[in-house]
Amino acid sequence: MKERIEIIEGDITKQQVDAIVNAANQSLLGGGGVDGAIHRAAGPELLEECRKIGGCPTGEARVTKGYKLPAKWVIHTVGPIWRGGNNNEDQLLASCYQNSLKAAVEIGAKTVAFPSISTGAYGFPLERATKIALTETKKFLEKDQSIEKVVFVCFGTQAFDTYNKIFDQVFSS
Ligand code: AR6
Repeated sequence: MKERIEIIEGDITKQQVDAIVNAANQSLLGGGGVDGAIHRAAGPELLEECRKIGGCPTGEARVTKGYKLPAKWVIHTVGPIWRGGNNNEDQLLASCYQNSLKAAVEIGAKTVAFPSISTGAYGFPLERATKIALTETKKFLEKDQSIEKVVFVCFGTQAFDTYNKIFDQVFSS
């Protein structure tokens, strides 16, 4: 099971996987950070398809094509904005991972790459978010046999080191 999770440092827009996950906002109309990078790499048709969807509530996920990306699909999920930790942030972030993985199964994606949802502009503490990302993915993969690989794409060494540290904790317990 452990072997189905990979942690790398890099740019999610370059990943040769079936689906990449986007850390979007409720409008689904693009933004900065990883969202901006994905829209730039996919080209304007992505925004066109997103417009037709008409938004996405926090914690849920919506699927589009990948257009010019190496990935066939983009799974757009909306992470919670960090407001101190007592406003359902943990549960909403867990839902992002659950619903994104569920969407991946529905479209038949065997390989999926995630960024660190909510830990940039949305301010979610990195260690706490990483623990949720890895715990939810582990739980999901224990019940699902169709996804072969989940890649966590870390943007920078700090995120990479944190993911590796939390991975050891989550998989030793
Ligand atoms: N590949 C992988 N990870 C990346 C990349 C990349 N190319 N670029 C940034 N990251 P953020 P959020 C990392 O701010 O916190 C947008 O404007 C980044 O270092 O992209 O969920 C949306 O439209 C960080 O660890 O997303 C929303 O309005 C992680 O991706 C809002 O930001 C997430 O940072 C969402 O905020």
